[in-house]
Amino acid sequence: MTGSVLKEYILKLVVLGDAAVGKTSLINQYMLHSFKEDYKPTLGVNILTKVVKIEDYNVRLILWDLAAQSKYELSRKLFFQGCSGALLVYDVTRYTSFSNVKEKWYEDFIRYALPETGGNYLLIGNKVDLADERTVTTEEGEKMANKLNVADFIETSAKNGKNVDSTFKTLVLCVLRNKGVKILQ
Ligand code: G3D
Ligand code: MG
Repeated sequence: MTGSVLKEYILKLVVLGDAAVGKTSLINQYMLHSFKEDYKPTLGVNILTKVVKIEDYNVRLILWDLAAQSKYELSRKLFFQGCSGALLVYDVTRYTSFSNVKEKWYEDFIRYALPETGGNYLLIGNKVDLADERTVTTEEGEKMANKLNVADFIETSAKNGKNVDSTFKTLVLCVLRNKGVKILQ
């Protein structure tokens, strides 16, 4: 009777951050292992799904990729409704995108999603492949991570794939553990 049935979870995850920090690129890299050079601002919200197997569980991820700000303002509640976890993303080469994590995205997240989502959010510094253009240091990222009480802080490159898989995996494990799911890894 036991051992043959895989348990299933469905997790809605949202990716937040200023325009052009690399939200869509991170999702594409994770979902499709591809990086598109041509930049098309996402319209509205894109929803992508992927099933991952974690130990004895099938986990269907539903990733909400945010786009145009105006639409977001209108549909913020819907955007966060039923959300299990979030990535708060900034671009390490653009300091304003870093400041806005706290001033804007984190504030919204706390207000609209925290009651449902608990502490399942990570701080992500993207575009670390652009080392010469960096304006936000790792130390500053770590400080912000402590201030915002994030579950983890990870620096990524959606371009070369650095830490992208582990970012999503960390978030999924964090969500599952906080749901009381027993995970060995
Ligand atoms: P968004 O979804 O947050 O708005 P996008 O951001 O994923 O559309 O990316 C915005 C721009 O940043 C794109 O460049 C994209 O190629 C680039 N980008 C995203 N992630 C990385 C990264 O890790 N490294 C580098 N070097 N570039 C990245 P364009 O030139 O098309 O505007
Ligand atoms: Mg986008």
